[in-house]
Amino acid sequence: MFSKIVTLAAITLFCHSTVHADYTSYAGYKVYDIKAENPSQQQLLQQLANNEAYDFFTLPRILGLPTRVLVAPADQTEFEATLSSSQIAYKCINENFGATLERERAQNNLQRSLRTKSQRSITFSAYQRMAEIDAYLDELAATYPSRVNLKTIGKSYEGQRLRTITVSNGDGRANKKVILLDAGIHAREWIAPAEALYVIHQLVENFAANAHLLENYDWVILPVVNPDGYEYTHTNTRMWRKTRKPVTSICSGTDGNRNFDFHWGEIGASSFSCSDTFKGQSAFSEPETQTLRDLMFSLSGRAKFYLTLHSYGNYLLYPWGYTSELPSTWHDIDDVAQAGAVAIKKATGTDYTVGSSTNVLYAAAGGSDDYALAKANIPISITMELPAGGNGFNPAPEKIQELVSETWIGIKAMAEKVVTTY
Ligand code: 0X9
Ligand code: ZN
Repeated sequence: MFSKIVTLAAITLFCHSTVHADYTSYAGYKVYDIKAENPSQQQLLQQLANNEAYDFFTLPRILGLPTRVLVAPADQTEFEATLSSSQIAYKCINENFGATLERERAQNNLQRSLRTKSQRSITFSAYQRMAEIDAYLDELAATYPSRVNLKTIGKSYEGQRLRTITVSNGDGRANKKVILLDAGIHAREWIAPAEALYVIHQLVENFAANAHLLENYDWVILPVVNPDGYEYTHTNTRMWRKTRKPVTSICSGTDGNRNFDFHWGEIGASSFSCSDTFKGQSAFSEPETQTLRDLMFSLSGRAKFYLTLHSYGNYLLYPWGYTSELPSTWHDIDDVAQAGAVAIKKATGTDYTVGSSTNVLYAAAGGSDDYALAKANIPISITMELPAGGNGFNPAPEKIQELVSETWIGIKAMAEKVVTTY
């Protein structure tokens, strides 16, 4: 968020919120929808994406899929002129992103305050803060001690606990095979941790309907890989993506999904510390990525399926992210991903694009999915990009319930494929 203008907040806030002097308002920021119609237009967009002033929410490789970009007021004239001069059609779909964010923030806080009053541990009508997520995990551990096990597996840069929840069927059998799921390596992708919580809710609180997924498998879930960034998006800069460890005197944060040590930094990752895709000062420079790496290795041989949740764009992606070549086992991974896409399509009509991340999205090395397959030997490794909001980035709070249940249909179908095949 290098170029983002930071202003004083003059916002009406609900009870849970705190006013921060450095709250990024996004007043007057515009969101554009763009469709490249030929390879040369696509190439120009790829070039524009290297400009830190433009925040590309998505930039798929496949022609015809929409690209969405956030642009600050000072950069809009030049941005529009550049597109026009290359005859690239664009549409401004949000004239004031700041106002949208404020509405969502107010709505979210209202929903959170209602939840507290109704004494429920968690609902899917609001995005949760870390304290609420932690309280939910604690509550499950206390209520279902035979099927839930919490572990602090590391600490974030700011000292927050990185906690996994292991869900089993309570039969006491040790060393079962494992499905490993994480979310929230990218701070701003709030729907991803919401989904991880929904998966936990289904496996634990709706156990009877999902017992077959826990017969021969345990699930190990890290719902928020990057809690520092996640909290920062709630308190300061809504569109923050990276971790929070300072890098230089002017910029902080590393893109966790460029920080894994497999073809690290070779492509689609920046060496500029202010970039949103900064690869880090070295591979595994971040405590959060070190912790996820160690978790993968601690499950070595047992973990058969690694699923990492992101947003947005309705994609089921698999390795490789560093090259357009495919792993020799890509058919096996594709089978699982297709099972997810087909199940969602059948249930709600929502389309997911399935393929290798380089071929359908873009090349980007240093991702956790490539590492899981190549180094941690987890045979099925998939990145799931959940759907976006209307004309912004995240779905509005009232859309969460619908989206998390739709996504669960896909995750369940993929898990069914895995537990019956491996
Ligand atoms: O760029 C990413 O890290 C992911 N997309 S996102 O919009 N959520 O940032 C896609 C990652 C795909 N996997 C690899 N490139 N390894
Ligand atoms: Zn992401």
